[in-house]
This record gives sequence, structure tokens and C-alpha cells, in this order.
Amino acid sequence: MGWQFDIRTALFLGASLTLLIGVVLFVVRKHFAASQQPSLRWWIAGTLMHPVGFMLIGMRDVISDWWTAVLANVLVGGSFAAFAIALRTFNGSPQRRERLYVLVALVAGFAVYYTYVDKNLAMRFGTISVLFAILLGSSARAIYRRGQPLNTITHITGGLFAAGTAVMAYRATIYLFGLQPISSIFVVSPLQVLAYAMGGLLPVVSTIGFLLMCTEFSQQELTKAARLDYLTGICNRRAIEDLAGRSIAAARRHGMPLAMMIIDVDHFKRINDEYGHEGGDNALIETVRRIRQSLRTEDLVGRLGGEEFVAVMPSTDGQSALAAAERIRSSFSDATMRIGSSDIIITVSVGVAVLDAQDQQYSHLLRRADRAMYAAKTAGRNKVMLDGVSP
Ligand code: GH3
Ligand code: MG
Ligand code: MG
Repeated sequence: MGWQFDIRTALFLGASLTLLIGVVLFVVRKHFAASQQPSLRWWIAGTLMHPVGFMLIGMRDVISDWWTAVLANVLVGGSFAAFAIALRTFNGSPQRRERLYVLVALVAGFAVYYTYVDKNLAMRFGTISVLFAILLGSSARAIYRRGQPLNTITHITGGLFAAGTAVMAYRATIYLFGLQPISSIFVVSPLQVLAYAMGGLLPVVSTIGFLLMCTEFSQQELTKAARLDYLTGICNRRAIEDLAGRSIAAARRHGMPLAMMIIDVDHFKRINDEYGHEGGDNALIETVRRIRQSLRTEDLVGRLGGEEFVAVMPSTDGQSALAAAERIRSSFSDATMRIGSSDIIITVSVGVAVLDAQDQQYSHLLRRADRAMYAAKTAGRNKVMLDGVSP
């Protein structure tokens, strides 16, 4: 006896697998990042609707057409819409939900019309395949939008939906133009096998792709967070060391000057003592704002820790660096800062160092800028000092 392929069995197997995945995802949903929850909810909805739809299709001729032709197709179409919404939510792309809902409503309309008004299996398959192709295409488009980053992981999901679109479009062409007769959905033809295999496996494999996309996104968020100072949002010590090292190497290569400054808030302990830790935190946020305001966009600013900041200024000589440091110093001493309900003057001490032949590394330059900053403190605070020289 030859190999017997049974569409009904295949439908149930594929559907059970998807249903299981949907249930597992539902159970573990809380373990995903908060930012992924809205997108994940739509994806789970898709993985739960799709298998119920497929199982109903498998019940054709056993229960009424209302269930197996109308509701089943609406559920499958609805799951494709849910996947598209999930991917758009994930990517932050503009939503076109009304369009998707209309497409699903049209699935219901054609299913009813070609089952009860004008019983025509080929037309029902053809029209619904067109709608499925559009719905699947919407998911593919959510990934292959201009500006979206693409890699192997996104291609798994995007490519699969694109393939699904192609299969449905091909199936639509065959049935709408009567290129192949059809008497029952369970007749095993290569086209039917292709369509149901594609439809059955698509949610399983695309869920793997979607989960990989979620994991990759979380990883990137963590990497980003590990490089930023949680309070002020600027580079932390580790990140600034990395970036400054590259700027220094570039300055050496091109024979360009480079300056660094360290800015330390004067008597910051008193601010904490008087206005509480929250007042101190707000002062630090405002401090960063003022520092940034006096610098160029290409200058790097980082928080070394506590109330100590570093700025790295490419293509800047001692003269210009001192001018920038003075701009920063006076932006504090000349304008009050609002802390809680008080307006107070906060001052800073700034140490400046310029890259020279002896500085082989970031740490050398940093040490010299730090020395200058301490000299500014010793000289009475609210001062700017250039390493080795006083301005
Ligand atoms: P000086 O003029 O000599 O620099 O005096 P100072 O009080 O600013 O110097 P010191 O380095 O001794 O004190 C820094 C204080 O900054 C100590 C610590 O309580 C406070 N601090 C460090 N990090 C934070 C933070 O993230 N938030 C707040 N609110 N305070 C912080
Ligand atoms: Mg200080
Ligand atoms: Mg300090």
C-alpha cells in the first residue's frame, strides 16, 4: 500500500501543535518584558484562534457548515490579522487595524455567500485565499518596512509570511480562474497539501521567529541600559571610557587636538543634607543639562560617579577647552537652580587637560584632568584649572 496523506489528520496534528504553543505562551507571558506585553498579547491571540479554526475545518461534513466554513475561516483570518497587529506593535509601526478588521469581515461575507447563497466551493476557496494573502502580506510588510533593521532572525518570520502570501495568492489564482476543479476540501492534491501544510506550520515556525525577535530586543535593551547612567541618562563610566578611548585614538591618527574636562559639584554633600537625596538627584539632572548646553553636540559627556562628570572634546585645543569650561562654570555661578521650593546657587570646579604626546591612554588624560580639578578645589572652588597651568 502506498503512502496515504490524510488532510484531516494533518489539520488536527498541526492545530494541536499550535494550540499547545499558544497555551504555553499564555502561561509564561508574565516572564516577558513589560514593553513586549501588548505585542505578545496579540501574538497569543493569534496562536489560540488559528488552531481552533483549523480543527473546525477538519470537522467539515461532521458538523454544520456554519462552524466549519464560516467560523473556521473567520478564526484563521482573525489569527493572521492578530499576527500582523502583533508585529506592527512590536516594531512600533503605524497600525491599520480597521483595514484588517474589514478583511476579516469580508472573509465571513464570502464564506456565507458561497456556502448559503451561491454554493460554489472554488469561488469560496478563491475569494478567501485572496483575503488570506492580503492578511499574511500585512505581516510580511510589518517586517519588511523601510527603516526596520533586518537580520537572519527577522527574515525567518518575514520570509515565512511572504511565502504564505505567495502560496495563498497562487491558490487564489488557481481556483478563481477555474484552473483546477475541486469537489471536496479533503481531496489530496499537491495544491491542497501545500496550502494546508503552509497554513498549519506557519504559526509554529513564525512563533519561533517572533520569540527570537523578542529575545534579541531584550538583549539590546540590556546592553543599552548597561551603558547608560540610570539617573541622568548620559554615558556611564564604562561607556565613556570606551567612547573616549576611540576619540583619543582618532585624534592621534589625524593629528588633531583633543581636550578633556572633569566637572565636580562643590559641596554637594550639603545639598543632599539640606534638600534630601531626591533634591540632590534633581540637582544632578539639572547639572547635566547645563553642562550639555555649554558643549557641542559631538562632545562626549559621561558620569564618572556621584557628582563628578567628564567631557571629552574632540578637535579642541587648550584655549577653546578653557573657554568651554568657563562657560560651564559661569552657567552655574550666574544662575540659581531650583531645588525643591528653593532657588540656590550651586557651583562647580572644573579641571581641564589637553592630549599631549605622553598620554597614551584615556586613563592618563583622566588623571591629569582630575589633578587640575583638585587644584581648582584647593584654590577655593568655583574655579577652572588647566592641568599644570592656571588660566
Ligand atoms: P567637594 O566640594 O569637595 O566636591 O565636596 P562634595 O560634598 O561635593 O564632595 P564629596 O565627593 O565628598 O561628596 C559627594 C557626595 O555626593 C557624597 C554622596 O552622598 C553624594 N552622592 C553621590 N552619588 C549621588 C547620587 O546619585 N545622588 C545623590 N543625591 N547624591 C549622591
Ligand atoms: Mg563634589
Ligand atoms: Mg566628588
